[in-house]
Amino acid sequence: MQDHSSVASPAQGADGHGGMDHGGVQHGGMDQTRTDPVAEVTGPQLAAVTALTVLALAAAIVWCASYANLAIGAGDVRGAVMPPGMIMTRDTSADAMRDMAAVDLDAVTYTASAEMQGDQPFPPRLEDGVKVFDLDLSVIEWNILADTRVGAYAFNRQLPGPRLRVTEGDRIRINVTNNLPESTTVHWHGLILPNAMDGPGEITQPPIEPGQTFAYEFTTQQRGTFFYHSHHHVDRQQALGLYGALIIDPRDPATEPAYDQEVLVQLQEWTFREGYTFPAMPMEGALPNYFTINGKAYPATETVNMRLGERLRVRFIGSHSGFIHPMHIHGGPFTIVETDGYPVPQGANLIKDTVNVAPGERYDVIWEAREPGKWLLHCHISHHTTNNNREEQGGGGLMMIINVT
Ligand SMILES: [Cu+2]
Repeated sequence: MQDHSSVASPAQGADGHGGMDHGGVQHGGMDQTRTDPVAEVTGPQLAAVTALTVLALAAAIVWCASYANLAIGAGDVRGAVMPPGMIMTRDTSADAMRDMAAVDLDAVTYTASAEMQGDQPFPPRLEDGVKVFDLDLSVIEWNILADTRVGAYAFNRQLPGPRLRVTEGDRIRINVTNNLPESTTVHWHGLILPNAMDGPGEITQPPIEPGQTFAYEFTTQQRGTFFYHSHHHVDRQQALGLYGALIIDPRDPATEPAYDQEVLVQLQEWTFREGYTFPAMPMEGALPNYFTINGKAYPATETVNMRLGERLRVRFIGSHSGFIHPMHIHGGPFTIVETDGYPVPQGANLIKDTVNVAPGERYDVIWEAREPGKWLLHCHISHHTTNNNREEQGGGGLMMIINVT
C-alpha cells in the first residue's frame, strides 16, 4: 500500500480506504479510478423527503384525532382504569372518564375481614342534648362474597354505612370527615330540614374537600325509614358504597304497626370486572354484574330466623342507583304499612307479594310466618339473583332466606 498512499485522493483518505493495511495493489488501483462514492443529496430530493415526512406526520395526527380526543392529557385522568365496553368517543370528556373510572386501589386505607357486616348499630354520644354521630369517609376493600372483594367508598369502613337510629323530635349533629381522594357531601334523604343542611354539593354547600370536616345539624320532624347518601358526584359515589340507613322511631311507639322482629334490606348494584370496581350505571360497560342486600350477595346475605306465627317487618331501602327491583317474598303476601317513611292508613293498607323498589324509595312491609321452612326474599329480575351470571347454592345477588321453625 505504501507505493499508493502518496497518490491517494482526498476522498480516499476521507473514507478511510486509501491507506488501508488490508488493501492490495488491485484494490488501490480501483480506488484511484472510481468516482466520488459519497452520494450528494440534491435540493429537490431533500424537499421531496421533507414534504413526505411532514405529510405522514400530519396524516397520523389527523388519523389519531379522528379516533381520540387529543385535548385530554394523561394528567387529566391520572392513569384511570375505564370499564371494559364503555363507549368512549371524541366527545367523552376527562370529567366523564374520572366519573366512571375504577376505584383506585392505591387509595385503599382499610381492608375489612370477609365476615364483616355493614349497617352496624351506632349509638350517638350526647352533647348538650344533641345526639352526635361522627362519620368518616374512606376507600376500603369489602367482601360482597367470601371470594369476591370489591373496592368501595364507605362510611365508617363498613358497607352499608352504620345505622343511624334516633327518635322523632331529636336534635342531631353528624360530623362528616372526608378521607376520600375526592370531594363529597352527604344528603339526608326525605327529611324536612334547613336547606343549608340538605347536602347537594355546589347547590346548598361547597363540597367537603379531602381532609375537611363538615357538621350537619338539624332537628328531626318526621318518623320512619330514611337513609343518607353522598350527594356530590352522586352517580359515582353512591354507586361505590356511600349510603346508610337512617331510622327515626316515632315519639309514640303505639303508633307503630305490630311486629316481632325487623330486618333492613338495603339494595345495591356493583360492576366488578377483572379485579376492578367501577361505579355501576345503567349505561354501556357500567351495567352491574353483582347485586347486594346490606352489602352482601347471596349466599353471603344474612338469614332471618323466625318462629311460626311471628311477624317480620321488612324495611326495603332503595339505596341503589340503577334499577327498579321487584322485591318478592315467598310463602304468602305481606302488608305494606309504610311508604317513604309515612304510615299507610290502615284502611288503605295494600296486601301484595311483590313490591317495586325504585332508587330512593322505601317500603315497610309486614310478613307473617305462616308455614315452617326456608322462605326466599328476592328480586324478581332473575339476573339480579346471580353473581356475575353464576348461581351458587341456589342463586345469588338479591336473595336472602327467612328460616321459619
Ligand atoms: Cu333487581
